Amino acid sequence: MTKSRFPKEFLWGGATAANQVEGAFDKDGKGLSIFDMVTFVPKEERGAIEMDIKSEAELASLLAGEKGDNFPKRRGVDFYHRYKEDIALFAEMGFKTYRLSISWPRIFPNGDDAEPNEAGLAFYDKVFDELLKHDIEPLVTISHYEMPLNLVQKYNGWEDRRLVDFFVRYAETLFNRYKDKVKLWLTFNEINISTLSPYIGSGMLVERLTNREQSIYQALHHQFVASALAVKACHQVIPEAKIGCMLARMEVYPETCHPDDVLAALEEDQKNLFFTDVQVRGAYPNFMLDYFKKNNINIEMQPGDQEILAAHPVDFLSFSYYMSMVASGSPEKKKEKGNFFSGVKNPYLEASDWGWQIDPKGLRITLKKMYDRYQVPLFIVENGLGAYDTVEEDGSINDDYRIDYLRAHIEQMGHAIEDGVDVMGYTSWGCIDLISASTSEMSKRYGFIYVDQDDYGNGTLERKKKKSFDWYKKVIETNGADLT
Ligand code: BGP
Repeated sequence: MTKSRFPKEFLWGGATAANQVEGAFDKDGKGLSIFDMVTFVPKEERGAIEMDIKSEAELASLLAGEKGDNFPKRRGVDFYHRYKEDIALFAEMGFKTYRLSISWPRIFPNGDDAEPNEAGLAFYDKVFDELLKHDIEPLVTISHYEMPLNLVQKYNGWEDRRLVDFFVRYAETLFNRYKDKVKLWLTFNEINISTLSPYIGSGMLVERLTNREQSIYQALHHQFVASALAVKACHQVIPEAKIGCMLARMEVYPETCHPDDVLAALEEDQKNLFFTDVQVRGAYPNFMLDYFKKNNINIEMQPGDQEILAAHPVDFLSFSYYMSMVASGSPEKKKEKGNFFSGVKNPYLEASDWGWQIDPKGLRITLKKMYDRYQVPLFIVENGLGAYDTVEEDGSINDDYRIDYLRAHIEQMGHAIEDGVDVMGYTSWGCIDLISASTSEMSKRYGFIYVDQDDYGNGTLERKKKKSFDWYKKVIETNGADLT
């Protein structure tokens, strides 16, 4: 065992989102969320992004039950009733932190309600108390793909400026209620997803949009302003708290050293870093203003918006990292599929069963690059391997492939820390098996803890420790020194 490369206060843990674990979608006054409307589609019938609901007609037919009743995110894995048992297992692994999200429609069932739903607030009080009892620090995402459906129907989501006020009211409600319990916050999960999935990222039905790109960037502007105002409110209400942004990070490599490929990779990368440029540096970068100009995109800003962005940058930058991408200067190159992103195949990397190109060193590269660019603490709040697991006859689950994936990534994160990057913590994605965000499968598993449930909701929901459970426990115990 070598000496630990990780700082003493390093925050090891795991991450989930309310819509993927809680279930109880209609309990205790909760309203419907955008993800409650996404049905399960078997792999063979699946297209590129299944979760994008595009039109009012599609939404109406889902609401009328015409597309069946298999809505996996409505059932999650019943964390709503089993949080004590689950948190006890996290504590047994030694978690220092647990990243979870609050379901917006549990607190404001319609999103535009004047008063919050007390039963929803009380639920998270219980969850936070349980975490604190086990010395686990909550890291809370305010919005993780869980917008109240009513905001889609009535306002077309973030296209409407009024969403800023609704979101800020929601965030302020959380800060005031949980100020003594939660000191680590994130505003929007993977804010860049809106460019690929306007429904999930911004609550917009694309068929209502007259100019798709214009509306996406306008909605994003509203989200940036709302996020900055949430940062402001958080600092006012909980001065000792830290609040960050969250990016689905895509490290992009050029396909060759041909300058056309290098330029293509740089421009892809800029598209990804645009979001953190606004949220960390507090201003729109020139390359994006130029892009808007060339593409006839006019962002409507209210007086004072730019000042708000500049005055309230985030305290830290968090991101998800699953894979890297390759960009080519020749547009006709075939693209590989990721969950939301696609690019050219990298011949040096292997891919998961879902085609995500596995690249641990890319994590080190991305940590170094982002720290150079922003010089703020970084937090890896999602990383992990979605895989099929098998329960052996003796009940064991030998997920060595998952251990290998995590070990290699943690190793590279350690090197980045040695290289001088300030990393606050690491929460592996889906620490307990949950419903997949992009495919709504249960069988795409990430957890250290197995949950007995299939894609159709059959199963006992019993929790079982996988082989990776004890492995991660040892990693945390030794503060990352022992990864064997
Ligand atoms: C991110 C989301 C998560 C999560 C993860 C894995 O994009 O923030 O919610 O689910 O990806 O993706 P998937 O569930 O599609 O495998």
